[in-house]
Amino acid sequence: MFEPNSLTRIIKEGESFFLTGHEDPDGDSLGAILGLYHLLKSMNKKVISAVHGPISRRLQFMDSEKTIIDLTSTSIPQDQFSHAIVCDSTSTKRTGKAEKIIKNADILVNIDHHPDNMKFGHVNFVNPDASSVCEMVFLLIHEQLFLPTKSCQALACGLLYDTGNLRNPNTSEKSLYTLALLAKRGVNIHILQKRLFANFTKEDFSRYSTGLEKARFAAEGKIIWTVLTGQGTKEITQRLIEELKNVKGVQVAILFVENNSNSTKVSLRSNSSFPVNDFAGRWGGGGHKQAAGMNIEFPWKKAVKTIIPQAVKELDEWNS
Ligand SMILES: [Mn+2]
Repeated sequence: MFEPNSLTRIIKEGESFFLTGHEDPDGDSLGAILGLYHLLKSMNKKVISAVHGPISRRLQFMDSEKTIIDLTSTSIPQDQFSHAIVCDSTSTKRTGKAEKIIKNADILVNIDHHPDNMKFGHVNFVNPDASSVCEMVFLLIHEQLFLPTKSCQALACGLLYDTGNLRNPNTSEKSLYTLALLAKRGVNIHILQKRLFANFTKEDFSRYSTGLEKARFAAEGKIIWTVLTGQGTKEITQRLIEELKNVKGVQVAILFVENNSNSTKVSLRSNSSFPVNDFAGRWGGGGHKQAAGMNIEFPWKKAVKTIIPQAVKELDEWNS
């Protein structure tokens, strides 16, 4: 029905757009949504963007105009859309309350880089080799469409976010090329890096230090893990787990974050060939080979007691 590279055509021909991403949006899904939002606005299209869950404090600067609706605190738009575009989500279920709206659109477009993407769209752009959905969006349209500065800034933020400030192994020649072209279009990369990665409050810093202090090793130093409990943990999880992962000899870093007394979020990072997305998949989660996660309905202590021995066992088997 569509040519392989038809995102440009979809954007040109569509009349009304609904944009969303996965629940509890991260920098990449927000960047892609905002990149497309400002482009569509500049083309005088009807466009609404909405996500399930509030935008974390450290990422709020990306949507300083507050164009993105939080579906958990606002009523769901009843409009009919010619197109719904879903960014960075493996399934429609992962879009939370947006699922109803996207299923109602005439054409559902899926743009993602997760290897376990369900190809749920009428049109699917899925590239597990891409660093980020932001990189994909830019490379799919930049030659044909004029991207306004706000779009370029948002896409650069998402790319920087998903590559962990260009430090993760998903940082490819294409990522650097994309970023170079965005810089050429006037994006100040350094300012975005500062906003994304040098943004700790004193409270964040003390929670972060506690997370470091509580870190423990397993599997002779090949696994490192720690726990965060209480409020305000969302802002520091990415930086904490990246820091743990970078300890010499570590192959897998695991961060347990208490959701509530009966539920724990488990984030995983791999510093080796061990695929943490397969591990997370067996617990109902998913993600990328190098970065994945899941929620388990255990108190955090039980989660640690269950997950760590299992990870030690699977990593030993993988290494042997
Ligand atoms: Mn992503």
